[in-house]
This record gives sequence, structure tokens and C-alpha cells, in this order.
Amino acid sequence: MNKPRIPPGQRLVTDFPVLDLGIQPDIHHENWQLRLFGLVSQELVLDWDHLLSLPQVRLINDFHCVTTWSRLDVPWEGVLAREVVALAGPLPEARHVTLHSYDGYTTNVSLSALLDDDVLVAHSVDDAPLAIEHGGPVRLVLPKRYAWKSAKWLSAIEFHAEDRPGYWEVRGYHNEADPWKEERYS
Ligand SMILES: Nc1nc2c(c(=O)[nH]1)N[C@H]1C(S)=C(S)[C@@H](COP(=O)(O)O)O[C@H]1N2
Ligand SMILES: [Mo]
Repeated sequence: MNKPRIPPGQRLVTDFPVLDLGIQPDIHHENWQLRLFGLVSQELVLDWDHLLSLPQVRLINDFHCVTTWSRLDVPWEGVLAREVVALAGPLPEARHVTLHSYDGYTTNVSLSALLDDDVLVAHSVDDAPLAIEHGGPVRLVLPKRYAWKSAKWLSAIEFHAEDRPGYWEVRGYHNEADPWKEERYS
């Protein structure tokens, strides 16, 4: 049986709504850096040229926001999160990550979810560089979770042993955020 395309309680949109805390950081590819730190064998700071030197992929997937809009077939480009993570080499104790953003936002996910084969450190969408309102120059895209886990203006990935709820997770959003299970609020 084919799975429906729209998860329960969601509606299709054809535009691309913008949702964030209303703080647009002054970050461009010239001053963007991604720091990998915490329980890793090699802490490191990656810049724009380094990101572009890694294998580039284009992935098409669906984007589901907990406020009930879904956009289907969004074409993203970037580097697989697992490629970026491999550069730092998480220690065996590292089970969870915090994604940090330049606007002060954070969100948490298990390391295994971050290493899924559809998770991107993205710099382009719709065949154009990511606009600042959509998290440019670089954001995370985690298609199997509600969109609040897809951190815009990504600044750091922190690895730790225990789970640490992020901005919305401490405010009552569900820790797992699987749209197919309607894990909206906890
Ligand atoms: N840094 C940061 N990332 C963020 C947010 C935010 O406020 N700050 N909002 C999240 C929420 S709630 C959603 S729905 C998506 C929206 O992404 P979009 O604005 O590109 O549609 O970004 C997520 N990533
Ligand atoms: Mo959201």
C-alpha cells in the first residue's frame, strides 16, 4: 500500500512560509562557520569553502511544519550531515546532539537521526542559494521530523551523552517530532 504524502492534520501549501523567532542574524557565506564540538575525537570549525569542498548532493523531500503546513518535493542541495559529522568523529558515548543557530535558537535530535541518509547541511533550495529568511547561508534539513528540528542559520553541532531539549522542546513541543505519528506537543 502506498503511504499518503500528507501526514495527519497537515495541509498542502505551494508557497514557502517563513517561520522563526524573528531574529535574522547578519551571517553570510564569508563569515559563516560551523563548529563541531563536545564528545568528538576532533573538534573543528568548518567554513564555507570547506563545506563546498565536500561531496555535494541534491535531495528532494517533503517539509512538514507543526503549524500544519506541508510543502512537498522541496529540492535541497548541500552536504549530507553524516559527511560533516564524520570529520569530527563522535565518541562512542555521544548519543545526542544540539543544533545551535546564529539567532540563538537550539534544537535537539538523537545522533542516529542526524546520521540518516536524507539529512542535509543545506546551502541551496529551489536551485538557488538559500535566502536568509529560509536560513541562509546554511541550515540543517531533517525531513523525517517536523520542521522546527531543521535549524536555520546553523552555527554548531554539539555532541553529548544525554538528551538536552532545545528551544521549542523545553516549551512543550514533542521531543521526537515525527509528523507521521503526530508528535506535535508533549
Ligand atoms: N535558527 C532557527 N531555525 C529554525 C527556527 C528558528 O526560529 N530559528 N524555526 C523553526 C521552525 S518552527 C520552522 S517551521 C522552520 C521553518 O523554516 P522556513 O522558515 O524555511 O520555512 O525553521 C525552523 N528552524
Ligand atoms: Mo514550525
